[in-house]
Amino acid sequence: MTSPVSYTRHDDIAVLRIDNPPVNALSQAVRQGLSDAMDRAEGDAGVKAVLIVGAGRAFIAGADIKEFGKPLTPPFLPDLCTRIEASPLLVVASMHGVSLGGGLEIALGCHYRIAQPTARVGLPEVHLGLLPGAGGTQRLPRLIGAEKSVEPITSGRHIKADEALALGIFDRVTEGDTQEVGLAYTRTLIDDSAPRRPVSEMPAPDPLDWDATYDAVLKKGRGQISPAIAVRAIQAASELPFAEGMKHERKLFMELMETDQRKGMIHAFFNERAVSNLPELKGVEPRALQAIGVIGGGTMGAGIATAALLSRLSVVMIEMTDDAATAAKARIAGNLAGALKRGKISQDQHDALLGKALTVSTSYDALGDVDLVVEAVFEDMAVKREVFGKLDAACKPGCVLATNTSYLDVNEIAAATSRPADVIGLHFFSPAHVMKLLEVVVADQTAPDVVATGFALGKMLGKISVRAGVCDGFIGNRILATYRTAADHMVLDGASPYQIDKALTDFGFAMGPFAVADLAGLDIGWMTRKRKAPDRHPDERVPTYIDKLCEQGHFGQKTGEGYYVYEAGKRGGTPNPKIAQLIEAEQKELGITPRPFTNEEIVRRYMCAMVNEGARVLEEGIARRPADIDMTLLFGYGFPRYRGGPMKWADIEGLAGVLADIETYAKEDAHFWQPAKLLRDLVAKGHDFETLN
Ligand code: ZOZ
Ligand code: NAD
Repeated sequence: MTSPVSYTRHDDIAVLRIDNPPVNALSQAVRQGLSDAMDRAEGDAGVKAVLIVGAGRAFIAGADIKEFGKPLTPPFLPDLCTRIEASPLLVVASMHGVSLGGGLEIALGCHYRIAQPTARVGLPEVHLGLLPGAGGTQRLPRLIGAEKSVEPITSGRHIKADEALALGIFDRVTEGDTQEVGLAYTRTLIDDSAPRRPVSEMPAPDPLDWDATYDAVLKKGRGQISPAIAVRAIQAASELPFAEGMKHERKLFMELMETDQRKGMIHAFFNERAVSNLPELKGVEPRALQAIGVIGGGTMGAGIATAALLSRLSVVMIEMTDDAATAAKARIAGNLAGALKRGKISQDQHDALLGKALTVSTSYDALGDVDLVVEAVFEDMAVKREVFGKLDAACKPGCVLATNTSYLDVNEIAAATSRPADVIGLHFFSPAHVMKLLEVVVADQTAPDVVATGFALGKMLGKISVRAGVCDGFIGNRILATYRTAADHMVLDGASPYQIDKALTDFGFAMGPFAVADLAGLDIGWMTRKRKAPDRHPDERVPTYIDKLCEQGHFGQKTGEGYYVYEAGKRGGTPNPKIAQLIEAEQKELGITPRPFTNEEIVRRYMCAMVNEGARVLEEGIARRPADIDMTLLFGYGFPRYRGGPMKWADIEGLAGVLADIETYAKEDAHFWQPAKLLRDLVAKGHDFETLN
């Protein structure tokens, strides 16, 4: 087998070229190839310097994800970096595209670094629940200082070339062919008799207030530990000789390898890529997408239009009246102004998106050329059916007709058209130009290439797309309704909404369920409870105290009062004293003696409800794989990434224990806590959810 690392002589410079498509990941063969080529250069008479370059689109994208989970094989990356650095020859890296993780660590093992203006570097290991384990935490602080290393290492973010140059990671940025500019730079270094410059021999970085830095990073990570542990590794760079620091980095790395958080993060890393790969779509071509229509320019429609415009699709927005159209355009303009402010688009791009790329109209005739339409009108079946009838008449053959409905039956909506095969659900999350999740809801008659087009749109918009089947709430909102109910029951039984919110944010959720309800608007739940009341099972426990607040016109943040009271200009709210009184009155009425809950019990019940409903969603085929549920909760509902998702959480906790707890809870409320059959079957077989992925 030929090596993915080639060796060529250019006078007194040896060029080591890594060619391991698609992104030059550091597979065993690449590590071996680099090691062998270094040996060869050192034994090659007349060679004074080594230049390392990458073929294709990147220098090195890091460790090979295909080798994750397999036993480590030599040459080990930390040894390779040290071996490169220790060479008596001058070693230079010429970088382009990304140099991530082990890719940057190899470059830090070189004596000099030159890069393209479009190059990006980063140490994303914390996103895998790890820390840079091949000297990154020891060399980067020696090169650029401890203080400047903390943020890049603990955030794992990509650093652009100009910033990397300013930080001192790159010595030079020059545009041109990577090998040519690398050779020219190496030649200059040789001619100037530039010394070898091993980063490991640079002085140890100045210390920081390590405990304060650790605490600040831990707090920012909402319970994620790898960034905080990375701070301790950087501390070692400042306090220990290099070789000792490397040992300490390795020890911390190995400790992180053993954590549940590492398992959760790797699960998320793989599955955020895997969810969009549907086996049944292999070879199915999506339909062309250039222009899309959006019906309804309220909260969601404006967000969807913004996302499409930012992805360079042209948009035709349809509203009911001229006034509503003007308001819709203003919402989109507000979103785009935000993108301009954050530097995501230039002023010229902003003007073009609001100008040529966007058409706002009250006539469905304007939709004649669009390739796909997303309907985002009021959540009302009669209105939706009327809109789909009009779309059927106005849109060209082959145009994909999508609904953004949250709960309604997509089959019934499709039946309002003469082309149900072209109809699909595309369920976005608010704010639609920010939230990463897209549920692609496949109805009974949806054609495969329409499904493929839904996923293609998701990719264009930078979303994580998950396939869902038709049911009340699809994957996400259906599971949400269940775990919200578990929280409501705990409130009736004695836990306060504030204790529940706190227990769940401590668990790692971005927000607790009651703060979320205030943000979404309490009127939504109020209306849903009214809608569902006639068909309600007599054993179903539904709190009514919050309806009393709604009856007084308090709907959460938008009215300034809900579970929390919101003062103008202040972030977040304070507990609303009325809530405790309303709950107490309801408990009296129902004859409930409130009991204390520990935070552990709150989390356990909440999670068991989520997992049990998840199992039902799988059982019914609404979600195809447990990982689809995990990614839905991660990207749409603020579930902590480092726990991997609810189904992964259940696997880590042990399914037998989860089932046993559900059975215990069922003794108090057999209606709500019916264990899912799938969960019972998995436990009986000794399997876990991972076996279904
Ligand atoms: O793909 C983007 C990216 O960010 N990739 C991941 C980079 C990364 O995180 N690398 C690992 C860093 S950690 C490390 O190096 C050291 C370490 O200590 C790890 C220890 C592991 C121990 C684990 C124990 C359990 C990237 C920016 C590179 C490109 O993005 P694009 O959007 O342009 O393209 P994609 O994402 O569609 O990817 C294109 C093709 O490249 C494949 N690929 C990406 N990263 C890879 C990789 N293949 C192998 N290894 C990687 N690291 C990707 O699968 C896709 O392939 P195709 O076949 O689907 O086209
Ligand atoms: P909204 O009330 O903010 O906006 C609806 C818009 O549709 C209004 O601007 C209205 O003028 C317009 N409209 C109504 N009938 C129309 C018609 N026949 N033709 C053209 N325009 C019409 O509602 P929203 O929050 O944006 O929700 C829209 C849809 O998205 C609903 O189905 C909802 O369930 C769903 N959804 C909402 C959220 C959310 O968080 N708000 C999240 C996901 C999905």
